Amino acid sequence: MHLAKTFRYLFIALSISLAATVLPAKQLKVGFAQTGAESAWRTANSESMKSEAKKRGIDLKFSDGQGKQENQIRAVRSFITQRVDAIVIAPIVETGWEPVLREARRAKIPVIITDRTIQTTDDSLFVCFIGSDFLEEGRLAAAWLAKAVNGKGRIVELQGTPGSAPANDRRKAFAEAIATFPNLKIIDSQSGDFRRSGGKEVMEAFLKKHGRNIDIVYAHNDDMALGAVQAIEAAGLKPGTDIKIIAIDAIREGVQAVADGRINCVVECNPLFGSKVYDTIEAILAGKKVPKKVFNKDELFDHTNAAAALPTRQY
Ligand code: GYE
Repeated sequence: MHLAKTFRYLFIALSISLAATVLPAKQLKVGFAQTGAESAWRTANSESMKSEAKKRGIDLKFSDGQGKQENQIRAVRSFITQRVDAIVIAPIVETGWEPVLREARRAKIPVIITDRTIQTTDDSLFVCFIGSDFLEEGRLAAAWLAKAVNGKGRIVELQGTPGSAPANDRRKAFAEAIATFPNLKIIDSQSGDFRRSGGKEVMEAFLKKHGRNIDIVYAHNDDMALGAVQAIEAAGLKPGTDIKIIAIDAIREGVQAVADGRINCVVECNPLFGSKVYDTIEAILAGKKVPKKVFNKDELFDHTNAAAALPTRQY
């Protein structure tokens, strides 16, 4: 009787220690408030966040904001209610984030801002930013263009989503750099909302309004540039030749268009930073200090290197 009891306790103790060694560590729960699905860049970014989460066994709560900040804010609130370990936001616009960020802070949930920056008077409301330097992209685009057209030409601009960091910064940095060339002028500028259909519609309107007085299109992303290509071809003109086109993102289709000569230059903006985001979250949760801002390394493609880059293009 006594021996049986001892064995029983021994068995229970063994089972408990066995369970402790084979049970996996607590699964990380991450909430991601994505902007929407406006462009091929965005699709690649969502895919990178999802596939990398899957690889690491992270439980990713993915929310598609469908282009509306209020949907993103609602998503963040639901992540707080679900008590996720970390919240990632790709903010559709720059302003209006403070109240919900304060709610996350009260719940002691770290927030990582990715892709697009925000404007706030209190930088401590988020742990860090991971994305591209949109001002640098605008500067790179302007410098390439000024050289390619010898500092001369009439530019129409296709802007991204109004109020978004990439639209604001790409517009500002490009305009500032262009201003140093007296014969390079932006004659019109309108938003195509980072969408292909938007780029096509706005370009059609520009062509109607300005006729043959357009020499250059500066598009804040490849999708709008590809929409503009359609509008230019429909007007009986040759994109890349009659009208020069420069854009930002370097999605595979954009680089292909450069190789084909329909677009002249694309500045890269890399959307594949899922692994960097989760590395950062893991570091934060382990109590490590992380840099406040991490910019992705981006390059530029024109007729000299586009074709060679195509086979290894990942998005
Ligand atoms: O350039 C555009 C997308 O925020 C960097 O958003 C991103 C931009 C990207 O819709 O294609």
